[in-house]
Amino acid sequence: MLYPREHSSNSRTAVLVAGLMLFLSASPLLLHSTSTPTTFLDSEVQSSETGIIDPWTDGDQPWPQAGRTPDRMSVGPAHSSSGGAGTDVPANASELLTVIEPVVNWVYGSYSIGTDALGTPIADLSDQISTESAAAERCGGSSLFTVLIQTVNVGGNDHSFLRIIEGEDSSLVWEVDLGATEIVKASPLVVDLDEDGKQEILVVYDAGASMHVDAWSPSLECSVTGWSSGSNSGDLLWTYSDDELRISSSEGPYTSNLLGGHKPTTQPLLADLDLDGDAELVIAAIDEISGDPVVVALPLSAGSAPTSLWESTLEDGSHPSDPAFAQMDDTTGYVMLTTTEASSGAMWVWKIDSQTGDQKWGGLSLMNLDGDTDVPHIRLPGPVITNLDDDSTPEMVLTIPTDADGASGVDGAEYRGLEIGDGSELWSFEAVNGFADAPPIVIDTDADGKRDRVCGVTW
Ligand SMILES: [Ca+2]
Ligand SMILES: [Ca+2]
Ligand SMILES: [Ca+2]
Ligand SMILES: [Ca+2]
Repeated sequence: MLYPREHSSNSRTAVLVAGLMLFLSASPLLLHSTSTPTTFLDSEVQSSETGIIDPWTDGDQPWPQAGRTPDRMSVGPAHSSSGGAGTDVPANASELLTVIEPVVNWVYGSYSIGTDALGTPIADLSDQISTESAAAERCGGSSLFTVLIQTVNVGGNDHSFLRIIEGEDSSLVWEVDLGATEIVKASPLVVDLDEDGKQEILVVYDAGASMHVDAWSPSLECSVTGWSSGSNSGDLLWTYSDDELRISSSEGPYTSNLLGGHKPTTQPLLADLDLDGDAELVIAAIDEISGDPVVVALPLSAGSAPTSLWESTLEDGSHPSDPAFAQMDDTTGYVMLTTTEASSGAMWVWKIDSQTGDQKWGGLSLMNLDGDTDVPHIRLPGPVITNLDDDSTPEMVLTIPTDADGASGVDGAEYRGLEIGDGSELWSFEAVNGFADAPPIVIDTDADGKRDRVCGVTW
């Protein structure tokens, strides 16, 4: 469901790209380093231990957002072929058992693409279920829940429904009608806004020529007769609206309904911009009048709709990427993202002070001169913040999605490792062919704290 519907009829072929990052052979000195390897996560822990408050990182949800954490690392739970709890209770497993022979456990409903969003959160909502003890196991028990957005025809108009599905037996647990919105491509976000243990859900979408952010606080009600899934409009905490912005662009090669109606859309970001222990929301949007990308930072509370902390207009490019967050030390963080110009394929990377919105680089040109004007497709993949070398500050992996010669094999998407400090390039490599709609996964195969493999998909 992460892929556009027209793929099955497209003649381009999916290409799995694995890039081997031969850091060690390129830098033999690293082999002789005697210092203890430090991962980015380690450095986060170290920096937080020296302060009074731990920065917010991911709310401890199983998959709280697209890309899961503010660095967009997409790290899954620990698993191996020897994992699992055996005959013990599943919660006592130290790591999960690798799924070697997957079978379909359940299918919810008949909506052909499952969910409109580009990410599918999994949430622990056990603290917000009202039930009676006799119905506890029927009513979620120890289940996790998934959050979907589905389009439903209501009185002749397409409406978007936000739905929570119970993960054990696929029951519809809770739903609300968001109204006649544009297709909601931004993944819902799961975050506890008021730190009461009950998770809230944020949804960012365009409707009626405005960008909206809804904050929902789902109360799940269940009895021996099952879930009461309807009548939840009272669970809306607030809506933030901006009639000058939109999160989806009407400009793109597949925006026509015949081609799936894919308006390039960014994924919202939860990150602790001021490193004070709670999450803020970052949205990479587009100014409706000027067409410039605009990054908006919103403080989050359960009480009332926010007023923006800062807005930063990016002067180069027509489309922004998903934003990511890089914490550099105890007091410094940056919102990192790229932009592309649809008329030329040119790209820039941006480094924005997370507390003030000040741009540190202007747009740093990535000198992408291949002239692919067919960009971006579904979304512009954003930076992945990770550790690539011996210093404890993070680096970033950027995706340049362009493939100027289409199905011909001379050009393909490009991936680059860059320092966040000064933007200098550590390495780059090109896919053998194909365009990139998704950022890569960056892997540390030998657990030395330096990420040594990049794995991505092009088509
Ligand atoms: Ca809450
Ligand atoms: Ca904060
Ligand atoms: Ca580093
Ligand atoms: Ca090509």
